[in-house]
Amino acid sequence: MLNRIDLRGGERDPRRLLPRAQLDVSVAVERIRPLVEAVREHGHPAIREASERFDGISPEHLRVPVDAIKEAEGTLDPQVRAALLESITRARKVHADQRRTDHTTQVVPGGTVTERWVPVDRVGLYVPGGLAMYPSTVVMNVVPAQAAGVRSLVVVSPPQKENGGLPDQRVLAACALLGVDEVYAVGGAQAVAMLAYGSTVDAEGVERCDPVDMITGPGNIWVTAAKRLLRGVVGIDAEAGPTEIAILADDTADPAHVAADLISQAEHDPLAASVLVTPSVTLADAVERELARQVPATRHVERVTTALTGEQSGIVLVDDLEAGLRVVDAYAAEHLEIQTVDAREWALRVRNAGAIFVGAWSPVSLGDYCAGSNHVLPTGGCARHSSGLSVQSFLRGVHLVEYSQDALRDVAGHVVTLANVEDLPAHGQAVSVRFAGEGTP
Ligand code: HSO
Ligand code: ZN
Repeated sequence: MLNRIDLRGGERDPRRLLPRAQLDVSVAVERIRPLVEAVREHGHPAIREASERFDGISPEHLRVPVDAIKEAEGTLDPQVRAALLESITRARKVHADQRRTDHTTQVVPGGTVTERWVPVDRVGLYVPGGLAMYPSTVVMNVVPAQAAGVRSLVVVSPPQKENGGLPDQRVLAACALLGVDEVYAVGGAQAVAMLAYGSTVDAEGVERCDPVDMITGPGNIWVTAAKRLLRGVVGIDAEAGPTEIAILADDTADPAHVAADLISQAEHDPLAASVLVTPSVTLADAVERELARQVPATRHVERVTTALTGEQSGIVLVDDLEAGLRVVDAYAAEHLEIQTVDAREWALRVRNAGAIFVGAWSPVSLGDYCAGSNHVLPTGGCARHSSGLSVQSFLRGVHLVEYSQDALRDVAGHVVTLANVEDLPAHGQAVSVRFAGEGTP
């Protein structure tokens, strides 16, 4: 079922062997530009018009009444509620430990630099409402923002006809469980524009949405395009591409588990990538047999089959685990499972991966929901330079520079020299003027 790439006895660049799906967002950017402009100029009326056009519904109130959010929590199946609460508790534990403390460095006597960590003030979270409707993603975005100390958090999600124009009930319930009470039934590019520019123009002047400083959360191509267009007006998280799982495994791995894990992420998207890297032909064959057995029985068989048979998925055969390590490092998967002997040792040597799942009992699905780790991770090879969502994503480091007169005097000559080298003498003058009576430093 999976295409097989044999790298034994010589190395080729695995980045080219496993092509990644490229989404052409630039065309979409041009398509949504007029809508974004309209929302900027006209606010609510433009948002309503777009909702009617794209979602086929324009809810009476764009802002979801706080009572409706509370009610959604009440309608939640007790089992789902318990699972969401567990997910929240575990995520909060991990993210609380990510908080940074301010640090003062004494550079010289009388000269210090303090790094203060200041949370972003107001954050907007986009929660999709179509095929991909994930209350777990609400958890994974809100928990780090709250742990960072973000003062104001607003959720936007498309209105659902089946829910009387409100966003999905489970999304609302997740908001209630997390203590988020500012929610708008707005989706698509118009939601991103509303968050970026704010929207103050509704008939009664009561449904005002203040602009945010940063927008996070996944979305379809129109949402991604709007985020790309508005980057700079607001802060934007990384663009999320189709999900990826790579598994580095040897003979000790259970082929049924490996196959199940490959299927689990293929379930997200026909463009999802599932990649097994192994030195064991025996394991590769056994995983293939397991896939043949498990795929027909899975719920989203068509989507999974398309993803697994796509050119982005495959089994990569390598000479040994050392070579396997080089392959997974070059690939830089969003999720990497290590199912080998001494899994932890191998995991600690990995350089490039969004998150690493170590050993037989830490599947990616655990991390998607209930490990405590974050499931918003870099895709498309971005794990080479970026990390997943964390408390850090919502913090800004601000330097406080404090020098005494003596400390400034001591270094003044160097500042003047560097200013002159850059032909910016006024920079030097701003220092030397302070010591004018003392002769040229
Ligand atoms: N695996 C997805 C996250 C997710 N899975 C949400 C289930 N629900 C990207 O990390
Ligand atoms: Zn998932």
